[in-house]
Amino acid sequence: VTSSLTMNNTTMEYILETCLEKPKNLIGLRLGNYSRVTKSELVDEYIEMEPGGHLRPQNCTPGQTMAILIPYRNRSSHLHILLHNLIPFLTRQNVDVTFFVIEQAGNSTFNRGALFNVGFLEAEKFQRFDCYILHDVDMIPINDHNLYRCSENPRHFAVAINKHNYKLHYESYFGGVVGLLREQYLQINGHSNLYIGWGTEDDDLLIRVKNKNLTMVRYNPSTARYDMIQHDRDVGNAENPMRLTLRKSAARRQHVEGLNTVTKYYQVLDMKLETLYTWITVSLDNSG
Ligand code: UDH
Repeated sequence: VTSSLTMNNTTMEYILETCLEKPKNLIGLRLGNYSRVTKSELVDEYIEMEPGGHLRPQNCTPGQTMAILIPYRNRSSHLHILLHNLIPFLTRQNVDVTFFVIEQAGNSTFNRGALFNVGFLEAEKFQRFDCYILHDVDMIPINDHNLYRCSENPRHFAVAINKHNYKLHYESYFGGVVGLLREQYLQINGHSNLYIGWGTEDDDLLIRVKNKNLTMVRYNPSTARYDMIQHDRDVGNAENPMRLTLRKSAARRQHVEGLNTVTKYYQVLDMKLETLYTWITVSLDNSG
């Protein structure tokens, strides 16, 4: 154990050392666990989880605090499978992480970009996290050398997905799982809120990154490997017919709309600090 002990007259206090950037107990490529699992089984299994979905190493202090934001509606089986994989994965990686599920209420068309912005602003009310990982519910990382960290450049994690034969979907793909330092997400003004329905909000995000002279980085495809849980297109998330038109104005809109305007689109209906996650239910008014 890499901790040192300090004692004063009345208390015994452990001062934990900084965690290794690359822990020694990583195992590399391993099949994901896709067995059906319930919320209560997960709660029983992961007794180390602290209220609100906080997980942290016991023997060292990580260099960063992290929030994982998961945009969500009606995918409970995927969410449970994701947590069943992510909790042991992030434990091995020595991460201090809090899980946030941002659920879009009702039947309005799904708006993934706006939900990430909401998640960021609501998470910040608890703590200024150093690192934000924006994570689709169906993306299972299968190699723990794919270190969940934020660095001086925004990172695209979901490089090699089974759905695309473990090859990069396309050169400028920036979807699935990405990670940005808090300052970077602020600097790019978050996501656009205007992509209503499926598609291209992730391309818009990369335009925002590049427009701020930030460089997107990736790990090697053999490391940054994911299995996507197979599913059909969701009801309420039809392909957005406006998406390619919107992309043309991405750079011009960057500071006009995004993280700085999302408050006019949403209302928090419910917030629960559960064992596995902080659950935030929001109504989104896509008309702004
Ligand atoms: N999401 C939900 N609920 C929804 C819609 C989206 O939770 O109703 C979230 C979830 O985190 C998901 C993410 O938004 O991982 C992205 O949505 P998606 O998984 O539908 O997007 P993807 O591009 O799939 O992965 C598109 C549908 C492909 C259907 C192909 C059928 N052969």
